[in-house]
Formats: sequence, C-alpha cells, structure tokens
Amino acid sequence: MKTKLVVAALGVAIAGLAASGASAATLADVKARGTLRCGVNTGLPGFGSQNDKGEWQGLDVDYCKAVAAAVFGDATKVQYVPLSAVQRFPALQNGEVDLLARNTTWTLSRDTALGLDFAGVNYYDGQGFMVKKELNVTSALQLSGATVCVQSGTTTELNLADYFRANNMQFNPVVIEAQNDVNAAYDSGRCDVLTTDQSGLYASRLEMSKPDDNVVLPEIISKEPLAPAVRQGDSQWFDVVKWTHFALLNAEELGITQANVQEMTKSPNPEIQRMLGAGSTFGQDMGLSNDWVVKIVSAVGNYGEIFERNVGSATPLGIARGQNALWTKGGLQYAPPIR
Ligand SMILES: N[C@@H](CCC(=O)N[C@@H](CS)C(=O)NCC(=O)O)C(=O)O
Repeated sequence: MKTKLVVAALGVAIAGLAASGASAATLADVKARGTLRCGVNTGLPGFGSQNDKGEWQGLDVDYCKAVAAAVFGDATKVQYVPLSAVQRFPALQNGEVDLLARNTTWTLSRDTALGLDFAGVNYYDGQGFMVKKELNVTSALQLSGATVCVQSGTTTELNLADYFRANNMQFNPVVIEAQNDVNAAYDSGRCDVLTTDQSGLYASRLEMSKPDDNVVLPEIISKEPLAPAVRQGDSQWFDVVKWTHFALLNAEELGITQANVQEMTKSPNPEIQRMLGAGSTFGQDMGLSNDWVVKIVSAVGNYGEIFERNVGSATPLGIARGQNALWTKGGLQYAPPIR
C-alpha cells in the first residue's frame, strides 16, 4: 500500500517535470539554450533590482552572473525572471528558471516537500521590525495590539505569528503580496509596523517618504539563511551552483580579486594554482572549463567584493559584514576546500 502510494506520487512528480520541459540535465539544457534563466526579486535594492538603465544589479543578481560566467565565460548570458515571493517556487519547480537567487530562506520544508536544493548561504539574515519614530517604541515586546504589514508567501508571515503568540501579544496582520504595496501601506500609516528580513527593512526604509522618521527595532526574531536554490534531482547542476558559491568565498579567503585574478594565475601558492585551474581538472569534472574560477572572479569579483558593491558600508544600504564576514574574520561564511 505504502509502496503504491510512493510510486503514484513519483509518477505525478515525473509527469510534472516532463510536462514542464524541465529535465535533470540542467547544465546541458542551459548550454544548449545559450542563456541561464535566473529567478530574481522584482525589486529589492542591494539584492535584485533594475537600475535606471534597466540593468539588473544586486548580490543575488551577481550570483546569476557568477554562474553564467562559470558556464559560458560570459556574465551577460543571463535572462532575468523577476518573481514575487509567491511565484518563486512554482517557477523553479516547473522549469521556468534554472536557478532561484531571490533572498530565499533555506528551510526544511522548502528543501524537502517543495523539492528544492539550496546551494549554500549567500547572506545570513534574520527577521526584524520597523516602526515610526513618533511611536516612541524601543523594543518589539512593546508591540502588542499593533497593526503589522507583512508580505504573503514568506517565512516572515509565519515567524510573525509565532513571535506574537510566544510572547502572549496580540496583532492585526495586513497581508499583501507585493512588497511595494506593503511599503506603501506602512508609509501611508495603514500599519504601525513593517516586518521582514533585516536586509529588506533597510532597503524598504530607503523607499519611505521620510526614511529618517523610521527606526529598525533591535530584536531579531528568526534565522533567515538566504540561499540560491535549484530543483532537486540534478546533482551535476546543484554542484555547479554550490561550487560557484564556494569559489567566491575561497577566492576572498585567498585574496583573489577581480583586479588581481589574472596576475594570481602565476602565483606559486599551490592552493591558488589548483583553484585557478593550473594542472587541475576540477572544472572539467563538473562539466565546465578548468579556468572556471578565473571566469567567475573576472566577472563579479570574490564574495567580499560582491557584498561591498551591493550592500556594504559604502552603499545606500550601508550593511556591515557581521555574520557574513569570513570565518577567518569572526563571521559564519566558510567554504569547503577546492582540491
Ligand atoms: N526570506 C524570506 C522573505 C523573502 C521575501 O520575499 N522578502 C520580501 C521582503 S524583503 C521581498 O523580497 N519582497 C520583494 C518583492 O516581492 O518584490 C523568505 O524566503 O520567505
């Protein structure tokens, strides 16, 4: 009985894949198509948004570019597919995108029931609250009875309910699908509180009519490890995305930058030589070229450069490295070795 059920469920899953044209050979499909289809945010400054020339930019967007550079040696071979929180998982499941790089929290149910694989955390985040300064609130524990604006289809919505319940507090949720509308609802005074990932709060604050009239409260109520994701069941493609992420971290650790990567190919350091393809076949073993890391770092720099360019202290978001510093600098970012 149990076996029959499993077989039936598998049949539905396989039929779903066949109907959508998604296959387990994503790397071959991407190469044949000549572009990577990358699911990104519809517009989250610092992570995935379009500039005034219509060009995509952000930390997640740089991950799309890094994977395109690894596959094609050309970071421009990306077709960006903007997705709302609700749209993102079906788009990956049905093969509309090859990679989802959209401030998506790695959770058990997404990794199992939703059939995704997460390639590694490209930003350690956590959920927070923003309120109007005039409310004179200094802690989230003072928010009982508040009206809270939140985006649907997110972990945010679920954590919000848990937090208020756990602290015996009441709240009135205003649940909205598009983040722009969430921001507008809060800005117009329809809600007392806006809640989302801390990174998103800093981005949202920039979009308020008077950014300085808003304050982000100190409490972080959840773990939001944001991670690029692929469909389950395609280890080769999963490896390409996972090791692109690890290459970006290892490049930072070894001091390989966008500016010096060509020079570094002549380095006598065996670790750097291995990574940049001298005398190794690591790239080829994954279905890429052996200078895959040179291509990635030439296109987007290392992880630290991606971070600073998009969300770091010199950007409007002004976020410190914090937990996103390398493990050698007191942070959580750590990659297995390339050998
Ligand atoms: N990390 C959370 C939240 C992701 C999320 O969608 N966050 C919102 C608020 S920062 C967002 O990106 N909205 C932009 C949009 O949908 O255009 C998750 O994976 O569920």
